[in-house]
Amino acid sequence: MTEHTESRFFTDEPRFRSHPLDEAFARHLEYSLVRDKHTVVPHDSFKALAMAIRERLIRDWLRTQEEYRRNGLKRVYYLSMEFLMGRLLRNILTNLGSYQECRVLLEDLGFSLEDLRELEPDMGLGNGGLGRLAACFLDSMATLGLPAFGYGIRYEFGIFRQTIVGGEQREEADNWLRAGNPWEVVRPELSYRVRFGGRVVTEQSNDGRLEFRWIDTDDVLAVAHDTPVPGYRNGVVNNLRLWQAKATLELDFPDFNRGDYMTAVESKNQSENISKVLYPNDVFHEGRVLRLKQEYFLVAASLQDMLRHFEEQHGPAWDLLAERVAVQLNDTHPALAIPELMRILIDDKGLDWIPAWEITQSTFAYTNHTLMPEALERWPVSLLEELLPRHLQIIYEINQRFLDQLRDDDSADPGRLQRVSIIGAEPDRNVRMANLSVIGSHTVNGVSALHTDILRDTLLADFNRIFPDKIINITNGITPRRWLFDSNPLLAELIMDRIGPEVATDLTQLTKLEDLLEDESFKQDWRNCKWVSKVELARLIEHEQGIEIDPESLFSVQIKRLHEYKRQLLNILHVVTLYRRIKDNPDADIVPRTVLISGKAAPGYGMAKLILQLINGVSRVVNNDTDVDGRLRLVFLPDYSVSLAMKIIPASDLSEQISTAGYEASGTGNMKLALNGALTIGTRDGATVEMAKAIGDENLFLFGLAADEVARLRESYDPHAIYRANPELRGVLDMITGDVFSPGRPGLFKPIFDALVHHGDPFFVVADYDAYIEAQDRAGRCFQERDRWTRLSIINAARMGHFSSDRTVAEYASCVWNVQPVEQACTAPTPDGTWDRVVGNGHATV
Ligand code: 9L8
Repeated sequence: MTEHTESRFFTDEPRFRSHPLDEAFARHLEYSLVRDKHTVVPHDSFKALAMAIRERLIRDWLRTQEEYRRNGLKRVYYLSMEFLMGRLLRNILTNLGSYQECRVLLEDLGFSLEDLRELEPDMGLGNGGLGRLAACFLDSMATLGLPAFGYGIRYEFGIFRQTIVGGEQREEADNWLRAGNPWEVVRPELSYRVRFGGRVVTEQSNDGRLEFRWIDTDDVLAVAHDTPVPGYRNGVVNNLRLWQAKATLELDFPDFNRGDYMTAVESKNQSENISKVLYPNDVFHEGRVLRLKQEYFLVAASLQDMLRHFEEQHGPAWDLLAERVAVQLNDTHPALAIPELMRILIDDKGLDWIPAWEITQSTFAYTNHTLMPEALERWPVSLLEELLPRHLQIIYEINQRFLDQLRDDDSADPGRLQRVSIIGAEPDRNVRMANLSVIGSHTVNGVSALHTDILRDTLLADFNRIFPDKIINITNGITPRRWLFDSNPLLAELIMDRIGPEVATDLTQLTKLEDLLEDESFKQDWRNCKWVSKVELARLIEHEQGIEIDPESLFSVQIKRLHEYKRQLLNILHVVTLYRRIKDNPDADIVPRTVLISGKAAPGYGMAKLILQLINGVSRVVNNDTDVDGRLRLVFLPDYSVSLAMKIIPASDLSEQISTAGYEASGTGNMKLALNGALTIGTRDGATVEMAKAIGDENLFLFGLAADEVARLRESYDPHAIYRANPELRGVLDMITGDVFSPGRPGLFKPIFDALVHHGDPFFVVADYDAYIEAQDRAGRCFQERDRWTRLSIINAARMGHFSSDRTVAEYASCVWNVQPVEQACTAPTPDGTWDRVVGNGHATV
């Protein structure tokens, strides 16, 4: 029999002329989905369209992957527990250059592309910045033509859906796969066995070597589901591979044969639970067994997949591994990859410890995303012993050898060994995943300059002395395709019109906008874009919540997870301050404002949920007070998501980046808002510091304590004294404890007051209050000077070129991964005009 691969069926020429989109759409609606006019539901039309578009990607997808196999370039594997992709339709059409064509064709069939887009569920497989960064990187890696592969988990339930009932957050399951997923391809043939539990037996081999066998395990299968990731108009289609857990046997046969049918079915369910649900915590480590299982599941499946490919290409030449493969660990969540690779190399491939360790260390790199102690992963030794006994042995050995090396160097202080040990003692013996990650990687990076400095000086200070060049900075970025072209097509069009289409792959071109600061018609167009977006958002809010907002007012926007360090509370104190000013003097000449807040609170984070309740409490009172007369609105938009962000950001005037300095590792929303012409009011935190440097301090509204000042003040901080001395602040806080915003629920917000005034205000809300109010007043006055505001808006956007994730990824490629892009897999337009225009050569420069 002929091998499939040799069959004449597979040709290099397109076998089928790509069908025109409209025809493919109609065909899928009728023949794939089996619908007629009586049975069709709206979601079918989205699905049929997605299937038609996926069809167009497939040739390039296959060709790209084949090209990667053929050219043998070094590969990058991005391991992440989160990929916050959002909707794919618009982004894929943008990158293919087919959006307009598609819109027109559908219009002829009586469909609206804008309406169909709204039917796609978000791929909400992440919590916040860390997951969205992974998604931005995928777009940039494909656009740069890097042989890069994303590996994650196909959670059946992504981040929960948030509803607000009586001002409180309710969580609902996000059943995003309910109606099927037209983008993905299931690959049952790519299923790997992932082992848990069992025990380790040691045997002496014939040549005297100790051999370790991990036996009697409980096994689960990981099944590959692939999602295409097209680059921007370059013919490259990379792959995001998500693993789904499946029981190894349809039923557990011992139980089954004993006649215990129900137990057999239950154990199948249990193993499939591994990919059931995303843990809804942002910047918080919850040490659950299931989470540890998820982390190992991702790692074990992904490594088998990568090594299978490596062995196909290079056989057992393991010393070549680090030359051929770079693995990036998105925080410590996939850090078990380090002992897992050691286990495979030693136990399965027969390598000795020393070469195995050298290979492992030179393969991995680790990105640190936070310094918050509650987010640092620590797993009880007892748990690892139970779940991954062989890995625990390997971790011990890694630690032993590392500490032994240090003991030779007696110059260090006595506490150092304790601090750098992978094994911690508090509260019980635990494995510190950050230490494991630093020791097992060749490079560690922070995500902004400030964060990297603090990392070197505090959390990783000992390691920074031990490995002086290991810790580097790579400042985060965002993809301009999604965060400008897809979300704000009007502004994107205006920008491309004036400075050319190259900006899509070279965001530094934006500086050319500064030549247009005296161009009155350009400035008018710029204002118009903002105006149209604000009107659209106002309509949405009116439609969803029945709240009328004034598009002429200043839209200030804080959109991010609810967290005390992000200080949504400070924002609310400002709103209440304005409200009090109006109440004290109803005729006051105040700048009309609309304060928009959106974000989810982790279901178990009581204080964040209480702050969310306060936001809704204040919003109710302020929006319904006739004295306010429309001059102040506070709107909480429920169920924040990537797709909601894409609607809010273009409509924003002022971007609230007000975290306690030193706490936000980078932030990326700050970049998205500035790119869309919002001015920033912010602290000197995370990447906002670098934004201010690029934009010019005088062109945004910086305020408050700097990171080093926060650290110094902590010693002597007395928020109660400030409360006593500051009448405006006192008025505001007393209004909150006076139950003005919690009618019928006396004392509801007392814990917030207590945290600020009596429990030391750990996030310095009270300390920064005055400076914040002053900065808001400045911003308000500035907004009244229309021309000045427009110029600043343009300047802010124009100086955002550095914050493209194309630049970020190019830095990883050259400083961490040492990988090169492919030559264009395809530059020629296909006969049916798949590329509207081919822009850029896909090679970014650092
Ligand atoms: N808070 C940072 C943000 O400043 C940064 O822009 C973004 C991308 O670098 O990463 C955010 C971040 N997320 C997390 C995070 C930690 C976890 C987690 C789940 C379990 C345990 C820890 C999910 C997210 N850290 N930093």
